[in-house]
Amino acid sequence: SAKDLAPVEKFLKSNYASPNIQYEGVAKGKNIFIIHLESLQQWVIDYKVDGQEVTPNLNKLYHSSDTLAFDNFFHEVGQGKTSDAEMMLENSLFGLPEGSAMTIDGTTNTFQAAPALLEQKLGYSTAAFHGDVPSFWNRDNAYKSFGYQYFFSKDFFPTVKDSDVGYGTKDKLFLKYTAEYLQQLPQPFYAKLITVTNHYPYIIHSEDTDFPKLSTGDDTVDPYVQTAHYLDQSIGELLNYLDKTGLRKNSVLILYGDHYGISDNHKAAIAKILGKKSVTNYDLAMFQKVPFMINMEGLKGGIDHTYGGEIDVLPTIEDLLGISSDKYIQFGQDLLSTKRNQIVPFRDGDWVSKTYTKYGGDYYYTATGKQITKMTASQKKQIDKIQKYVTTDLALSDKVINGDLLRFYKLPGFTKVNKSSYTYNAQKS
Ligand code: GP9
Ligand code: MN
Repeated sequence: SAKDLAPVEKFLKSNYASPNIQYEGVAKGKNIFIIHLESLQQWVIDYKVDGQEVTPNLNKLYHSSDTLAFDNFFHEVGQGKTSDAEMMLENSLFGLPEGSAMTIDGTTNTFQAAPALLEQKLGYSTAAFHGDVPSFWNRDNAYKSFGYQYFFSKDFFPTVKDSDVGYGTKDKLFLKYTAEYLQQLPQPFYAKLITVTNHYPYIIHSEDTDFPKLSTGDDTVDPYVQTAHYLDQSIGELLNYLDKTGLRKNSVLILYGDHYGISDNHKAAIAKILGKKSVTNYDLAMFQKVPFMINMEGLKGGIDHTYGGEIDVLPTIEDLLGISSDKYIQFGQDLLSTKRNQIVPFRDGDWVSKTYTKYGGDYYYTATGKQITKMTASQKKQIDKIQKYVTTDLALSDKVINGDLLRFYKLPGFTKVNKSSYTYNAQKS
């Protein structure tokens, strides 16, 4: 009931991190690209195989003075994988402890999601693009609940010989088709581009790669860099297109890796990638880092070391757009705020913070990776406090989704999304 919102509002109010005046509103009026880099992990940035960069285009972006890049940014997904990442990015709500929130509650729940907020507050047009069938992860229904005006799925892209691999349209073709549709979208727009080729088991057509494999000896890990390289090339082509058409000038690009590509089951391969004999739970925790970058002409860039994750993205975007989010039911903290607690909850209740890390039940000093075997009383107190924040943050987010609590929440100046006003059917020619 509406009463259940009280503890949520109280918790969020006491953990609200106010915007950074240096960045507040700097992206106002710009087109926003949310560029979803499938399964891309942070370790690939600047990584070389046989002397060749895996992701030369992303590396260039990462080191550009117009890019704010985050090197302590973590994925926080559970079983809902991509859909959990989407749930966090669009709503600053966590996925559920089991299953996919977009599948379970995406059709029926009320949301106050990024597309609807940006349309209503700032007049943005909104579109999602993805090369898989529209029903995967229940996107065709969840996107209506989020308020997406358009959803261009596989049905909108020509299927010809070899146009698909794995889960859908190959990234290079997908981004080419997407760019053509984007041209017709009224500006400013909020567009989400979900790539797919760099997905387990990392299949790539031979004509699409001449990049060397890794040599860990683990067959499901070794081709990862080939599809990651292909993904990087597709982003390079998109950037060229945006530069050529002038779209780049009026746009802010937000790029993120949705989750790990190499799971904790591949410890020996991970050790080889990291150049170590074996891996600790600390190494595995740090292996959950994914790229997060904000690129915009004239942005005061650099590499930011704040500890954060996917739950923090939407409050960050709101800050950049000058939308005050202090009344929003959102569980992250603006990555640009100087008031952040720098606690990153993982979906299973483990966490990383600036001082300590908990992973697989083990505790470590985050800065050094040294394990904490005997806790002092004062350490225990600090760790308990972090754990309490993590547990509460996750539990209250779950309450909001499981109880569909946003249907009771009156957000000033916001009209409930009318799902039935959207249809996403392609007129196949
Ligand atoms: C499928 C794609 C993959 O459409 O988004 O989802 P994932 O398996 O990564 O959760
Ligand atoms: Mn994914």
